[in-house]
Amino acid sequence: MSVTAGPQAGLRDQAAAVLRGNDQGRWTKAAPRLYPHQWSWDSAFIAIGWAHLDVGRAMTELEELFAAQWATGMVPHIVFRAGPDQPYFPGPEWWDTPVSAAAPAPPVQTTGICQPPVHALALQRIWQLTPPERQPEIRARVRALYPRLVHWHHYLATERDPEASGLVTTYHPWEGTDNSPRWDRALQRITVARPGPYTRLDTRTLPDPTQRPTNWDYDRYLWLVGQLRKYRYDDALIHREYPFLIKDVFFTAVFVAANQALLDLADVAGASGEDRDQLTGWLDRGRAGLGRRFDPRTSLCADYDVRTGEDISLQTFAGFAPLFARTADPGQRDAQLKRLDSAAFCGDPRLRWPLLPSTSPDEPAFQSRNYWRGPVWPVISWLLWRSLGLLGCTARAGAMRRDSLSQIAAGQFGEYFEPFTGEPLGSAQQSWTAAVTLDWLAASPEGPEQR
Ligand code: 2M8
Repeated sequence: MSVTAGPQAGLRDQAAAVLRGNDQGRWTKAAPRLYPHQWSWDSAFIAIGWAHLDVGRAMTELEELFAAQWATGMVPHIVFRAGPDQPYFPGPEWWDTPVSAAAPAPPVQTTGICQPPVHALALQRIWQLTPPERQPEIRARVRALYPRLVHWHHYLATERDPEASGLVTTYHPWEGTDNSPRWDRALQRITVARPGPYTRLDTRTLPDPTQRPTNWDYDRYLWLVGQLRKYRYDDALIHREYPFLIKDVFFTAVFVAANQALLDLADVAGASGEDRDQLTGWLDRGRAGLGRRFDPRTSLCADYDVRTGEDISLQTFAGFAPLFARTADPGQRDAQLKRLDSAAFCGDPRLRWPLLPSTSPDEPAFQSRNYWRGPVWPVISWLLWRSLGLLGCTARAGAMRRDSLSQIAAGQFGEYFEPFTGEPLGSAQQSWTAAVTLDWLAASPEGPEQR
């Protein structure tokens, strides 16, 4: 049921114009200037946006991304596609991925890490939105792409979880939530040799230093890239030698949701019994792994530093991993719902809208304008909205959708938002913000579609 009358029709047109403005034909820039290439999880959200305008174009977005998939199954975090007139730092020369035999052959250029696997959610949404007359064509394309998604999930379930713990290991802050305080301790214990002379371009495009990671962070990000390169992006070597290995509960929760989405699509895709069994196994193992990371004292899930054996117990959005993963445990679900609306999160009376901040204002590391250290991110709100709706928390999901649309309507499709003032920050015209806007506008006030 679409809700696009009046001012919302205007917002829909504006969101569509953002996607069209960033469209490069077969892929979409994550943002006009700050992020000129194809990013992995951005592309997945972007495909959801395109599905409201043209399901064929939505499929192309994913197909183009998966054309750069590594032989291991990894979907790289950036596919470098923009020309030299649109510089981005660090570019392909820093990554030097041809050191790995698993990297795609030139001229395809990518990074050597990955991002949360939202792609299955996108494929499912595209199929849900496919009108009957296009189903034969889109079904054939879903069938062709599906094995690549299973391969991607296989990579995450094996190379990124050699312990079979159900929890995905991340290698780098750039695997999703860059300067989240979740990584601070692990970064602090790394003694970096200087990564070499470099010039940041992000702070030229966005000169306000309160909105971006510091140079201290960048020194460590780049040094870690050097280490990954040294280990030739070989997962076994990385697990043996490399210093930054984190069991990431948020990444894991997205993986759980993505395995469910592939199972939901199994009949459409003609999936084999073996694929279905594997997906079910990864789903169950992920949920169980998250269940073990839940701390009943805080009602939050904690990440885990593999190298030191320490829990990372901070109050951030990631602590709600059981909700993002649609936990089957009613005790954990209820405790998390209560915590979500507590004064440390959405119940903080100072918030402009009761939307989940990336870091709780109660955390000492909280910074209201700084990227993943405090601001509200619409894509995170979308993932939570989707889970809450599917969990049957329709009133809570409906309020989140309404508040998110108000936030975005006031804010030029910002990349992230100051939680107290609602000021849009980062890049304007951010593609994934426009994409989730299109999906929210088309959704019923009660929540997302079940299938
Ligand atoms: C941000 O990350 C990039 C590096 O990948 C950057 O700071 O230059 C993150 O928010 C990341 O999650 C996102 O995919 C990317 C593009 O929107 O920007």
